[in-house]
Amino acid sequence: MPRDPLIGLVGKPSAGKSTTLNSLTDATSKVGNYPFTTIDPQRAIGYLQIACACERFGVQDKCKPNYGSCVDGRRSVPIELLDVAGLVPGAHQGRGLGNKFLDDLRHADALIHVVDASGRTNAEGENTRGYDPSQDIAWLRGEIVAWIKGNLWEKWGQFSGYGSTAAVVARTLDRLNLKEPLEHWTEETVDRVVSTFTDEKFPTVIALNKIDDADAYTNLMKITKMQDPNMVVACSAKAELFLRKMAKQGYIRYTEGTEFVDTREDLIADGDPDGGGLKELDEKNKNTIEEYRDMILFRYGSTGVVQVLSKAAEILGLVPVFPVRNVSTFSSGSDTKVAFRDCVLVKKNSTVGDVARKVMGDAPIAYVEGVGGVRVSEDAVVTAGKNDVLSFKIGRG
Ligand SMILES: Nc1nc2c(ncn2[C@@H]2O[C@H](COP(=O)(O)OP(=O)(O)OP(=O)(O)O)[C@@H](O)[C@H]2O)c(=O)[nH]1
Ligand SMILES: [Mg+2]
Repeated sequence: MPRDPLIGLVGKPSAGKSTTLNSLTDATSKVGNYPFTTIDPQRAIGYLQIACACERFGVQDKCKPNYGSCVDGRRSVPIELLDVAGLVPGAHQGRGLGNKFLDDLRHADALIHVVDASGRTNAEGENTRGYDPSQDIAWLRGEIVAWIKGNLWEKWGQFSGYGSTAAVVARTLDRLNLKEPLEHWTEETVDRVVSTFTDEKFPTVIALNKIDDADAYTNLMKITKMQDPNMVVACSAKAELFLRKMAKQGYIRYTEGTEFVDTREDLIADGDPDGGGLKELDEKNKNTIEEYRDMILFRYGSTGVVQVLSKAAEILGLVPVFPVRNVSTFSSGSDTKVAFRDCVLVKKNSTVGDVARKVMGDAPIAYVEGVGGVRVSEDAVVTAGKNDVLSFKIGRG
């Protein structure tokens, strides 16, 4: 059965992986300003923001997700994240927590490389100043490639050890357009195969973290010029974590993924004498919010963390699919006043049959209905806006 997508957080020690995980989830992965705070991998559920089908059919007011939420067609869908131990140069040979860390990543479908853009930690995650974080992007990828290659030599042909499918291997070879038969491959050919396989298996978003730090800006400019700008997102996990915490405790109003933060004072100034019922902030927290507004929200439009996750989903080509019982009311059961309870995320190129197996397991499917009651073939590919609202009819056809 197709697995749920899993997104792994990688990076050197102290880059902010656990802070990123915590800011995207309700997890409390241990955070510390010393290397190797995290040793055991932590899984947690984050929420990916997507455009919900309810908007397309004008039933926003009936949309009640079983998991996550939906506000005016912006839906938060659960997605699994994995926080692992930090990686240092030489990890594939066992340095730091090396191989163990890498093995934890096997089942990830995409990676978020959390980079400390402030330059205040070196390659080992130790405190310094003026370190060039663009180096981390190169060596970290090198470590992953070397790890895969090492395993490959050990168990030649066992690409499957990475939780990869025949399809990933086939796409890798396809992309390389290799004509040489396997027995003629040189080490150089193997390197090319492994490098391309790495890109297929672990598409990676670069999260340039700690943009709240004054030193980050120059590094950011430099890295954005060097990398595919479409793969880079600037963020501050610390700011996102702080804003979510303050909102939860009733001190501010904050819409995740946006630049909108309101304090009690702001709402009073806007004419609400009750200040939205928010609590009064102390001086220190008030200053922190002011600072984040200036340094991050005003400059970048958001803390960037929600966007990091969206970008990972985008490069993975995740498609939200809405299984319903009834393709006219979009309900899931007898209660026709509730629409689009369920949403599953599937990888690009998934077929209606793949979704059926994921949602229905082994139950025999007689036929599948799409919007308008039309029959949809199990071989049809699901994409956003097409074949993405489906009703699976059980029975032996
Ligand atoms: N200024 C700033 N500091 C941050 C940010 N994110 C994390 N930090 C700090 O960086 C330090 C390391 O954060 P962690 O989240 O523990 O880093 P990690 O990558 O999980 O580290 P290991 O588990 O040791 O590999 C902590 O002191 C955090 O508070 C950020 O956005 N801005
Ligand atoms: Mg950690």
